[in-house]
Amino acid sequence: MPNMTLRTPVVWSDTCLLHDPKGEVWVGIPIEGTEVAARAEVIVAALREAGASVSLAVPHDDQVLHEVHDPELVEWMRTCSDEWQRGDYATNPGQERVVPYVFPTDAMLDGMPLRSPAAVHGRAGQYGYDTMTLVGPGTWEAARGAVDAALSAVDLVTSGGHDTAYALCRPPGHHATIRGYGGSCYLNNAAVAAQSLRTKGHERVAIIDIDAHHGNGTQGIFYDRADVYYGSVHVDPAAGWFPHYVGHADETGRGNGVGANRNLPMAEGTPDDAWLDGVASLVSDVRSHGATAVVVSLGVDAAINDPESPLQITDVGYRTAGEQIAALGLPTVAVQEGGYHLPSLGGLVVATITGLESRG
Ligand code: SP5
Ligand code: ZN
Repeated sequence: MPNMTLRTPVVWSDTCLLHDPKGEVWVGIPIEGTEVAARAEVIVAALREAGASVSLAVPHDDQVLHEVHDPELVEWMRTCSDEWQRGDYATNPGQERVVPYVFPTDAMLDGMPLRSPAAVHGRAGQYGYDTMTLVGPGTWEAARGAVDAALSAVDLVTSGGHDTAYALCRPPGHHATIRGYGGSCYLNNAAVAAQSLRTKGHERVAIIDIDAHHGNGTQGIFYDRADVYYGSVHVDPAAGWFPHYVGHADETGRGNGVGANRNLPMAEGTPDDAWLDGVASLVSDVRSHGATAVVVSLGVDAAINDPESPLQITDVGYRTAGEQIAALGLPTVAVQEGGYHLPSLGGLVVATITGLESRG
């Protein structure tokens, strides 16, 4: 489509390129990771090609970040790589990245109190909940830059005169929990965006998560709250997919949050029509919830060619999802989550944003 120019502002932090996890450890085997810096490069290139205006994130303080994460997790993220480097694990046994190996689960503790280990290789399992999500030099700068991008995108829709803004966040965020990190996520950019919208006067906010995976971190952060709705379409964790333990249809919220959480797990191989029916249900929930602003956890890994999920969504599907969300007519902040097929990543993001612009 010539002459189509995206009007949605794009905000990112170029520090996102500094995060290089150098692969991941999966079932004990070091494998090449798919959450690579080139993801952000191909997305920003496609957005520029589509005529979008791209700006750098404005630094924000830690206030909102500390409202969604335990400050202890934030401090761990800021310091653990340096502590690991000082420990000389790079020489012995030859691991440059922070990788946990022991986890204080209920199975281990049998109800004993959690005590924070002295050794950094022990403490890693207190915060990191999987072995795939490695921390190295540059991880903190990238993750914190992604938070600034999300906060800057919120500023653009609350006081910048835009109805929609897109934050090109890398690393992604929706698997980061109140006090833990995993699933290639370190800090929860979408949760920070939603909380920032709350502090800027939106009394009810909705998060629609269309990443292929369930956003267990975002769900957990808002599970007890009525003011922030979380709805997700994702590949069914019960069919064997990450995050395995969370993301089932019967998780509907707790306490004040009962009814403000909705999970729509999809079978492997789900095509556009059933997935879009799911997105339409979430959109309908958002109307009933009374939200006045929306955050989209925009993962494009549900796409047909993506190596990390078995869903079969096309670029037309993603554009239509954007149109369905745009029909709400609410201020909208889209935050990048997953998406790993480098040749199609840019087109999928452009398609979704094109849909989000369809409000006219
Ligand atoms: C943000 C996001 O999309 N995170 C997704 C994390 C899911 N990672 C699960 C990885 C499972 C193993 N992947 C290796 C594939 C080998 N065929
Ligand atoms: Zn994903």
